[in-house]
Amino acid sequence: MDTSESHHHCGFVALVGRPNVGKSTLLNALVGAKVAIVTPKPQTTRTRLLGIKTLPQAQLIFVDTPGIHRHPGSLLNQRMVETALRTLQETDCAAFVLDAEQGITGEDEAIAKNLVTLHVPVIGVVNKIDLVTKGELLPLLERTAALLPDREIVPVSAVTGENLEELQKTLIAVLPVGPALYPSDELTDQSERVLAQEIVREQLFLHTHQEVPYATAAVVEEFTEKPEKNLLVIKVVIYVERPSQRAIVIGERGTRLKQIGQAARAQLEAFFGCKVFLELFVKVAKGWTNSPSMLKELGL
Ligand SMILES: Nc1nc2c(ncn2[C@@H]2O[C@H](COP(=O)(O)OP(=O)(O)OP(=O)(O)O)[C@@H](O)[C@H]2O)c(=O)[nH]1
Ligand SMILES: [Mg+2]
Repeated sequence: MDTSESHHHCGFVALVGRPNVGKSTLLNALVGAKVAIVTPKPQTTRTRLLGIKTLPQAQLIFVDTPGIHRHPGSLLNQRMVETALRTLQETDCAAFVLDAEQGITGEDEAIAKNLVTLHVPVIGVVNKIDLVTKGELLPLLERTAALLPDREIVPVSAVTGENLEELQKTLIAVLPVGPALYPSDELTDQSERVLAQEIVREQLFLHTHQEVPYATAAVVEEFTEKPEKNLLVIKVVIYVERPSQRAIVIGERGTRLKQIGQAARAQLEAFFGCKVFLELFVKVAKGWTNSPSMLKELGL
């Protein structure tokens, strides 16, 4: 294998698509580590984040983005859609992720129209093929090809790993020639604090329903390493918009918050490879999802 400078490829691959199509799952599968949180609920990812895959012949820098949709509602949701669209302006390649089970929606058609005007390569990635039959998949691939004329279409399953090798090859081929931009052991651009707050937010999404997960944010207030005890002390403030939501997150006699804390702690311990002392506080920040200053403070 020729891994000399002139044959090494490196670049950014933006993963874009509707909410819930599996962009973050795909990023984790391609990177080979969990760097982005994943839940069955739409609009899980709120910011742009990187997942880096370093190979002898290439470095692929995947950019996870919030789902693109037409009915943003809150200022937070508008910002999320803007973030995803802005990412497309500064990428080397766009991987347009579709959901094989749900099929092509009007929203997908609108995104595709936007993508074909870009001056970077666009690859259609039909994800979740483990959920459909071959007979269902073929017409879907044809329709995707019609949406993205002359672009490559790769059917995959981020969950079973089917065809991810093929997708990786296709992506490397369209990335520019150049040296790696990140050290080979770096998997993400997120700080340990941000990873910790995302792990807490993932559990908030999994343990609450309806509007509540969308009214929550998590912020790490303390992150102290105690190497002598092989211990990490992490304090996280969970923000909600209203007192009623605070009561829901805490649950009857604190049961829900306890479950969220236990699940998050297990994830944090696995991730950081040490014992974790996790403290959670729930505070009301009235209407934060529509407050420019609060969103700024939360880095959103
Ligand atoms: N069966 C199956 N499920 C998948 C696959 N990829 C993702 N999922 C599931 O789809 C749901 C959404 O996955 P995410 O990765 O959070 O989707 P996303 O596109 O990042 O969603 P947002 O961040 O909300 O835009 C989760 O329940 C995943 O487990 C797949 O290939 N097969
Ligand atoms: Mg996501």
